[in-house]
Amino acid sequence: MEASRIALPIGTALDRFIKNNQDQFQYASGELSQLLRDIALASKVVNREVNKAGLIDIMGAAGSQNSGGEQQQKLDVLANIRFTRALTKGGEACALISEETESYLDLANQGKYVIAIDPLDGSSNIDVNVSIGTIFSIYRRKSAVGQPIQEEDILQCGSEQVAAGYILYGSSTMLAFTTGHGVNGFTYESTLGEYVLSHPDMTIPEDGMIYSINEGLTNSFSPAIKSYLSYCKDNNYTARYIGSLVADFHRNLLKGGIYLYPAAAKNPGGKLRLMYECNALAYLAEQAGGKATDGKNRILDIIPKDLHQRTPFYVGSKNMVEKAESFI
Ligand code: AFP
Repeated sequence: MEASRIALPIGTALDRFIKNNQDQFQYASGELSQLLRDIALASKVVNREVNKAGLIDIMGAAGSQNSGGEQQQKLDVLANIRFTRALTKGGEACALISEETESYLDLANQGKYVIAIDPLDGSSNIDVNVSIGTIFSIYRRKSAVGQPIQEEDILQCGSEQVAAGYILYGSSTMLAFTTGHGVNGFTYESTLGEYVLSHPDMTIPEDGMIYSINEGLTNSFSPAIKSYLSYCKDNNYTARYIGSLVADFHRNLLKGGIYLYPAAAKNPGGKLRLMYECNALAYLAEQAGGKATDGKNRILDIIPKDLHQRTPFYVGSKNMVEKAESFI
């Protein structure tokens, strides 16, 4: 019996993939590779906690608020601690922007990279065991290494990302990321403790039949958005909305679709955060052949003015985003 049928290959492990593709990384000197490994390691710990959520006292509110005044869940706080610790210990990151902290963290080291992260997105779904995620963006610092962090290091356009990705804690746990050379997805093999390449060169179909929006907010949407939603229904689109951006984005990436969170009376500037929710997914969408805008402008061209600024968000299949834009 030939070897392959006895010992089925497990596929390419994340470390091996990073090593094999390091020459593609900008400034390929190993630091970015290590940073991706640090993020992957922290996500494995968070994954372990998320999976035990029903068994240990990790559910429910933490009794504190995040930068947006939203109630923090215990797992939000835990995930923020885990990623902050891994990135601080790793030493490659010099500053950290997080949804869970008001101002950025200057790690005062020789690191060359600035990280923007939503440690646990979709936290209102934690207690009901629905998929949640982590979203991260990686930038190169602009000021000299070792100097105090400057505003120019922090408020960078999405187009300056050197890498971005998400971790989806769902029926299986997946890490998908780009370094500007396409999008690759890795599934977590918990018995090996390894992320294994399962979705090489992910691309999003140019068209799809799925639209993802919180229609409960319809009354507060503009007439243009209401017309677009009628267009979706008249064309027999399917409505799918998990309420976890990473999970909705991931499904649409695989099947084709559009996720939109427009400006609404409740959130005139949109709800989602530019720096640690939208920029990363916009970079991935474009790298997979899709599109991401605020209804008019390319998300990656938006010049951030504030760490926690919000933006309307339209992301997904290229033709579907353009169709939505044509209504606005
Ligand atoms: P939480 O992290 O507060 O649950 O917000 C999740 C989120 O940022 C994104 O993951 C969802 O798509 C969106 O907000 C859900 O918002 P609505 O509850 O207003 O639909």
